[in-house]
Amino acid sequence: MTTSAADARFMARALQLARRGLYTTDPNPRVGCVVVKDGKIVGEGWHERAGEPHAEINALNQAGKMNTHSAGVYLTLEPCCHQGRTPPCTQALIRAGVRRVVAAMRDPNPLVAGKGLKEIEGHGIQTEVGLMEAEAAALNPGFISRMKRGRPFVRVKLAASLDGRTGMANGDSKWITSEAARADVQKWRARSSAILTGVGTVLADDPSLNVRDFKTGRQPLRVVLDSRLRMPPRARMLRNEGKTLIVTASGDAALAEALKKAGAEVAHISTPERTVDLAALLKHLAWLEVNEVLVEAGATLCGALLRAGLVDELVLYYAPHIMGNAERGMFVLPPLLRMSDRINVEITDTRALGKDWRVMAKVSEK
Ligand code: AOF
Ligand code: ZN
Repeated sequence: MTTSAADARFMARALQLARRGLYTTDPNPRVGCVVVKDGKIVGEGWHERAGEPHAEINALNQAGKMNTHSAGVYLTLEPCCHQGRTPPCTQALIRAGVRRVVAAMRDPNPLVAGKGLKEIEGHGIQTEVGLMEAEAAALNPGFISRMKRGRPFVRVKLAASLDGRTGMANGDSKWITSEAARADVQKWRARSSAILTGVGTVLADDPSLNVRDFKTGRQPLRVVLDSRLRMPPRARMLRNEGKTLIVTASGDAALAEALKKAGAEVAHISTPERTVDLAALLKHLAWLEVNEVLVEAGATLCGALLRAGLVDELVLYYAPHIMGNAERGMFVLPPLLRMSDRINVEITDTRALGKDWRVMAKVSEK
């Protein structure tokens, strides 16, 4: 790759622009674009909402026809070459007469996957790919996971005492005193396509699981794991804004009907043992175009997902209390037989949030 310090500066700006779409582009990826002529930025754009123009269209429009001829274009994702909700960006770049396109990464969407860059190369546009790839990929873990693995990116949020106890039948954050930690959870919710919980949490707390302090114009899908359809049709989440999907292993048509009447959708995704099939559930969510899932559930569901190798990231809040060994832990897991059975994580960030601490960790692939 033949990129320069100036290229890095323009790509850093494109990444900054892409971040503006963090809460709005779902189910599309967050993408930013910068158009440069004679060493100066003449157009900037980012993708704001699915169905609306892509980043490069906004940037080319801002630059104007006079400026795009022979311009350099910096993109956090390879330009699309297919007709989706909007026309292919490759055609717009070709029409605009740009000279060079630098993309941070290939589009993992199999409809594009290298074909976008190839197409513009065929029209004499010089291309480079891979500049600041890690930063660009970090913007879209869910989209990339859905396209490459056929499942969403799964992030588990749990709140506990400093000694790792949740103290209740679920990991709800209600008892966390710090306002800062609560506001932080709202952000994770707002960027997620779906929030996953268990019926035990619904029965214990009747949570809303919606986004309250953010104006994003969208609510994540709520997904409730409920193998026996114990979900009350009067649950709070069925009465507020946003959709709820109940995933069950039960064949009880009357219970399902009552929940549908209350506004829920019901999906039957069962193992032969009549529990919800977690891997199949994630596949189903990917099919629904779910990119990032935030799990806000109790130790049983969090443990089951972790054990099944279906968790990608942990967001753990620790409050300044000691609750003692008699209280509930964070993950229900079978006893360790060997030390090598431990689940390895890599801590990626630690910080104080008000009086609490937040630890972020990536779960190592098995
Ligand atoms: C780009 N620039 O800003 C974005 C891209 O239905 P559509 O037309 O919005 O197409 C969505 C697909 O386009 C999406 O799955 C991904 O492959 C690509 N997203 N591409 O050139 C953008 N958001
Ligand atoms: Zn496009």
